[in-house]
Amino acid sequence: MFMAKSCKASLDPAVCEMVEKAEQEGVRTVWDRYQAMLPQCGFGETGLCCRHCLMGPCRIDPFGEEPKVGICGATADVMVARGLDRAISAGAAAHSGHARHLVHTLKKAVRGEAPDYAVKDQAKLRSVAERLGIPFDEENIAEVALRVAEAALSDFNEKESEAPVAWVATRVTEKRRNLLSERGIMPKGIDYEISDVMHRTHMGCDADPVNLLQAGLRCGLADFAGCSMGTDISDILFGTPQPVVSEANLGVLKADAVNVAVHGHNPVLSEIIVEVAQEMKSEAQAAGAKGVNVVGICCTGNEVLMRHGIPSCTHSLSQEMALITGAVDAVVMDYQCIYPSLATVAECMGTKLITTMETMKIPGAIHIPFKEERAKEIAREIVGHAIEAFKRRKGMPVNIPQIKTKVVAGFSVEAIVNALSKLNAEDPLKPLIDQIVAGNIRGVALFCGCNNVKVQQDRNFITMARRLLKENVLLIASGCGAGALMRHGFMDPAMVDEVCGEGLKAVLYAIGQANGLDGPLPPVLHIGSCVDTSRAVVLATALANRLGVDIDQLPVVASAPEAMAEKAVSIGTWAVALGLPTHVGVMMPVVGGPLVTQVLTDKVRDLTGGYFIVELDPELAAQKLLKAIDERRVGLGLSVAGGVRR
Ligand code: NFS
Ligand code: SF4
Repeated sequence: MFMAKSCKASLDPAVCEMVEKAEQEGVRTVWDRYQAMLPQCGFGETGLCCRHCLMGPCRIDPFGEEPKVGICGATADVMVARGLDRAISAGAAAHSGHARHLVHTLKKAVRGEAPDYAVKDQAKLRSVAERLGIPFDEENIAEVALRVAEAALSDFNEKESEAPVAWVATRVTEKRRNLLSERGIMPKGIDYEISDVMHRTHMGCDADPVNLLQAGLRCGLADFAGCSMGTDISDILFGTPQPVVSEANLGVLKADAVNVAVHGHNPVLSEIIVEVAQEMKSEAQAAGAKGVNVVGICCTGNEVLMRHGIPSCTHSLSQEMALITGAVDAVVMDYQCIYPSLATVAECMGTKLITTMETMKIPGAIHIPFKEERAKEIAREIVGHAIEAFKRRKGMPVNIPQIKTKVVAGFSVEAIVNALSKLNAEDPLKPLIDQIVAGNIRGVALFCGCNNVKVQQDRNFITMARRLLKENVLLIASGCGAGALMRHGFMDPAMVDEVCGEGLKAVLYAIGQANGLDGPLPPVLHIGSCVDTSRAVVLATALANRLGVDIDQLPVVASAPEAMAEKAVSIGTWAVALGLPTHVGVMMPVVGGPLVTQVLTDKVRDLTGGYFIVELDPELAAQKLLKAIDERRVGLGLSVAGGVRR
């Protein structure tokens, strides 16, 4: 074992090494900027400020004098509900923008306008088409793909109430579909709901906090449509993930190779970079490198890890640390969750920063506009820049922490069902259900979301995962949550004996054995990027359908223990709308509104069966999730082994 460094910033020793180096070299990082920001504004933190009109800004002091309203008379609850709705709509815009980008790429591919793309997974195309009621014709794949793309694009517009957003309506149980319609939270269209939120949160519109929250739930479900569409179209274009072995953490960088980090979210770009990097090996060698080493940061890293086993370098909060190693020759970015501060760090470290999308430019970065029509040609230009940067770096000392973990990833629902089918070919979900009934699997918890500078990086993830695994909860993870867990070894099958309870351990070994592996599945199953959080719903829906119940009856819970992005807020919202007890481990800017807080953590349960659990202490959070799981077990008439053990 290495001598692990520890620090206040992160639980990850590799990150701690780089934090120390940044301090020595005087490079300012996210943690320095956070310190400089303290104390943060209490009004903002509790959601009690409004800038929605030019009479403002208004703020409400919950402990101050009457009247506790803004200049227009908006109450605290109105302010926080409006703020929350706008965060949800921003998240939905980001996820659905990502999905739409993929849909356009699919269209261009099958029309022959983007020759570097194709339908890679016909089986997935078939299943998506059939779900949408589009007849599948093997002889005419392009036509089927075009019809799927048209159906996807039409989901963005306002639709008839009889045929609402397909990527919600066809993705959930029939009971849930009816419930969403009856409760007025079935989205009419993705863009429609985003725009509706912007309308109703304008000055002098919706001043009913409950009505505002209902619109927020609807917009959250529009976000779900964006996520599930993103997953489907990515699988069609690039293949549905299957189990794959790789590595994670800063130790995946190689001093003697051209290191290209792909950062952002959309596989439209990173897929091509991965392909071109292999083809350009000889160019890299001519420059004196061993080859081109593509590594991932954040969710586009998850996309190429899931499909190609590309190693994951680091995630979210520690993105700057990848550059601090001095070994990254180029960071190739698409969009979302990319700190503009990278420009400053890159300048210090000699890294080439390359933005590629019209939606995201950073002063100080090179901008190479990416066009699907000329994808490989542009990707070659980009990798060429990285090779140039390597030439300048060659021979100079770098500081790559020698820390990395083994990762087994690639657990799409298709892959999970396939693994289970080795236990029961006719009824693959039965073994899983049997184990849940028997209590060997107490429940299922989904870990998702980001890192947040307000929490020691990865601490909440790791504390909660350890507790839940010991309690035999099956864990699945997406996004930077998956990143956190993988960097601490939770996706290495060798960790099973140490971290899993006896029941879960036996199940993971049994599935491994049935699949001809020489060991168990890993303790945590990686289901993909943040948009792939939708895969959890596909799994839950399949389980619910198999049992003849709805999603809100299953012993399934969700958690974003270190949430940061507005996208995480919208994912949390749809998790609640779909019936899941959903934990958030950081303060949400709604606590200034007592009614809103009460609705989100309690009353919404009557509407959807789901609810938010806001708990900053990871130990207590794990206990609350176990309690929620046990409640649902009781509801299904299943045994509860000794309640919540301590
Ligand atoms: Ni999700 Fe993935 Fe990461 Fe958070 Fe950002 S990269 S899309 S939003 S920070 S998990
Ligand atoms: Fe103030 Fe009302 Fe304007 Fe908001 S909308 S800034 S609360 S006056």
